[in-house]
Amino acid sequence: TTAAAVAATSVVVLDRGNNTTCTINLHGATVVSWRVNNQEQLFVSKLASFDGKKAIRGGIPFVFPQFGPWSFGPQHGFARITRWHLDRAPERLHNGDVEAIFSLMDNEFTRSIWNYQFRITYRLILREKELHFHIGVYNPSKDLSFTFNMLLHTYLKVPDEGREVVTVNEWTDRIYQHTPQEHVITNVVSGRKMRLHKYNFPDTVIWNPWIDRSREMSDFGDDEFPNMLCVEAGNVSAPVILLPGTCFEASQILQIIIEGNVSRK
Ligand code: TA6
Repeated sequence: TTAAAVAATSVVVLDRGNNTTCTINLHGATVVSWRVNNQEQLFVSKLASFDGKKAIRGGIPFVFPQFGPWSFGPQHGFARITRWHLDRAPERLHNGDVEAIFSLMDNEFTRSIWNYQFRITYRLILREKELHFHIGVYNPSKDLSFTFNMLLHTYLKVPDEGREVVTVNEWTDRIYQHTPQEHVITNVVSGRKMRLHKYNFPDTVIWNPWIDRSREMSDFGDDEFPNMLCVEAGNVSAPVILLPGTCFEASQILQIIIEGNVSRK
């Protein structure tokens, strides 16, 4: 991916080989595809809008500085509907993984909604069967603190069948507070399990719109709800307070579990 190509297409592709890729749209730094051995792991609605005006319906939108309805601005904040910058184009690391770094800092648009200086650094690392997300939020102010929510709004692709562990057989929209650092989603599209490991993201949101709410969304098909499950790691129940000159870090790892995998401690 060259800078010129990115500027033209707004899309960055990390290609690890063996048909393992990760695609990021600079609109919201939204991960719009994660393919492992050519199998797509993420759900993106067939009706998703890519016009740069609204959030992409699917993939992994970046929710900041607000989760949920916001009296100052758009629901789920502005990060997912703002164009991010590619700081470091995809680069192969010594161990074969591929890394890219994105950033978002305050600008005229964000300041018109939320008058704070900030800088977010978003580092993605594509491993053989894992996708790592490392986030830093920096407050460059000399005297002003600010508070924020932050959440990765992950839409996982799932087969259309009953789910044992997460019984989702109706509209589900739950915020679980102070959840364990690891979740295992027991049936994802690969037919395997997906581990979500999170650090400094104390809460987990589970969402499936089911049929009635699917019909209310113009960018979501009425028949798509059986094939997606949102499992969202974030800071939702208690906003983060960022003092002047300090940085907040959080991370998430999505890992396809190959049976016999050593579980992370
Ligand atoms: O996933 C949790 C949630 O807050 C749900 O309540 C639902 O609103 C979803 O986010 C999608 O929100 P959006 O603004 O993208 O339509």
